[in-house]
Amino acid sequence: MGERTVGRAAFLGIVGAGVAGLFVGRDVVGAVGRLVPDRVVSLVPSSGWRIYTIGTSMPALDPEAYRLRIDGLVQRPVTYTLDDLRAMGLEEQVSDFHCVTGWSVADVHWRGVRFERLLRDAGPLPGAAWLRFVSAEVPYDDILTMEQALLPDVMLALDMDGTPLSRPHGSPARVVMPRMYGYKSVKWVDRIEVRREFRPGYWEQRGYDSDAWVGDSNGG
Ligand SMILES: Nc1nc2c(c(=O)[nH]1)N[C@H]1C(S)=C(S)[C@@H](COP(=O)(O)O)O[C@H]1N2
Ligand SMILES: [Mo]
Repeated sequence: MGERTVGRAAFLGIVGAGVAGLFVGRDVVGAVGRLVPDRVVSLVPSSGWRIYTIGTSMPALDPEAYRLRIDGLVQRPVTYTLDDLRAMGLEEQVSDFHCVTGWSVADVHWRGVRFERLLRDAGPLPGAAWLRFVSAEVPYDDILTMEQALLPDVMLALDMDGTPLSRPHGSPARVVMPRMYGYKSVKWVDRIEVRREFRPGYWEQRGYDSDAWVGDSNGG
C-alpha cells in the first residue's frame, strides 16, 4: 500500500461549523501527518497506534551516535548521549495518548527523563519561558511553556511499554505530553531550545492550537 492521507475529515468533524471561521486564511486543510506503509506499521507490537511522519521516510537515528543538545536561553549549552540521559535516573508513568484526529491509546507505559532534571545542568536563564522541541525530522517541531513542560506527567521518553522506543515511535527520544493532543509529543527529538518568546510549531503554523489540551482545544 502506498501512503494514505488521514485526518482531514476527522479534524473538520472536531472543529465543527461554529469555530471553523477562526481558521479562515490559515492552512488547516493539510492532514495531521501521513501513515507510513503497512510494512513499517506491522513492526510495531502495540495496537491502536497510527504512526505519523511528515516525510516519506522516518529518521533512523543510531543510538550510539545520538546526541541531544540543549541550548538557547541557558547558562551553558549541553550535549548528552543516550547513556548520559539514562544515567539521569528515569521516571515511569502510565498515561493515555490522544491524537486530534480522534484515535486514542490507553495505558501507555513510558519511561524517561523529567524536564526539571533534563534542564538542570544547562541552567535556564531568567526569562526562559518556552521549550521548543526540534525533531531530526526537519522541519517538525513543537513547543511547550516551561510550566507545561514541568507538569508531573510530561517527559522526554526513552522507553515505551518496557522496551526502548521503536523507530516508528520516535527512537531514541520523544516528548510525552498526555494532557495535550499527540502533535505536541515530538518524535526523534535531537535539540531542545530554551526560549524567551513563543514560536509556533509545525502544526500550529497550519492552524492547530498551541495550547492543545485534550477536550479543550482545536474547537472540541
Ligand atoms: N517528528 C514527528 N513527530 C510527531 C509527528 C510527526 O509527524 N513527526 N506526529 C505527531 C502526531 S500528530 C501524533 S498523534 C503522534 C503520533 O505518535 P506515534 O507516531 O508514535 O503513533 O506523534 C506526533 N509527533
Ligand atoms: Mo496526531
